[in-house]
Amino acid sequence: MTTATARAFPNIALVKYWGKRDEELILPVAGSLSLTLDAFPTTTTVTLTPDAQADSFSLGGDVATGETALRVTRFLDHVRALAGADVPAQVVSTNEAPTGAGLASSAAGFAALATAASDAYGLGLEANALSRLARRGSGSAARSIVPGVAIWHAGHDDSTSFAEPVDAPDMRMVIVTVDTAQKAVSSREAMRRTAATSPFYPAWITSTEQSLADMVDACAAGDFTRIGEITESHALRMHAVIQACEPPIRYLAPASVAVFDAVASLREQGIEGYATADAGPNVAVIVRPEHGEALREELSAFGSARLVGPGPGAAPFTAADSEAPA
Ligand code: 2P0
Repeated sequence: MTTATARAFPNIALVKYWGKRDEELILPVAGSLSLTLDAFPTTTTVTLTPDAQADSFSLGGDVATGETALRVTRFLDHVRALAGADVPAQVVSTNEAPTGAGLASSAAGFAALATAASDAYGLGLEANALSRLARRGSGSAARSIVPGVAIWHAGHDDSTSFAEPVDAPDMRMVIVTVDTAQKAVSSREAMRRTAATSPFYPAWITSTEQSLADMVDACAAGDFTRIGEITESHALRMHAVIQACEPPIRYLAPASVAVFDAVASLREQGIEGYATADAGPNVAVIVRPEHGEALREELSAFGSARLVGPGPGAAPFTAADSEAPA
């Protein structure tokens, strides 16, 4: 096949990935665990272009250049090395995440690109190999290959660092967008600064391993409360290790902290949610399915609040899929 289309969704980590032990292979310092969402997909078509001189990449109708285009070409170089091919490709990608929602993540982007490119170049990868491939584009993309709750094993080399599904109780998530501004420091750069300067970094690594082990136990036990408690304390630990950088980086805004406080007080009123936040000010709150809509309504006082659920993993996508009823 010389053209292939795939679709993938963003994921939000409940146990976070923050820091690499190998920048080239994108091996993380610790494992992580996430929920792949059923909203904000990225759809990507890869077409082999034997007559072209170089790869081309467009995102949302705009031709990409500079570092963005280079990152796609470096990824395709890796795919070509695996396929024993040297043909350039045209990559056309669209992203349904609202601009600045903090969800236009590279996770859905590289999961869709890995799936479409591996089809177009005829790699025929099974799920774990596809997750390993997506990881080479962006670490968190390894998890967006997987539907629902995914664990990304840190591993010790390329072949052992991949994500796979984990059984977990059904849950929903409310995404609260408090600020749509572009983040000041990219995750990739902030991870480097954390590793180089944060005095808490060694404790972050060891405590994340413990949080992940506890989270796996809580998922296996179907214990939503424990899953939530680990999620919230782990998120605050990530922000603590980042804030301890030199010079400091602070992703949480006063409005983010207000959402964490509101979630804690709603818990006391019987709406059981637990907050987390990534490398930006927006907050994601996991919640029991039966409390999802009530929580969404309460949190809409702080910004746009959207209720989402567990979504499918990355998959090939055809025109017929887009015509199917929603
Ligand atoms: C996560 N984040 O686990 C964490 C929490 C952001 C905060 O994974 O350098 O874009 O491409 O491997 O995957 C964002 O990091 O970084 C991220 P690279 P990526 O979701």
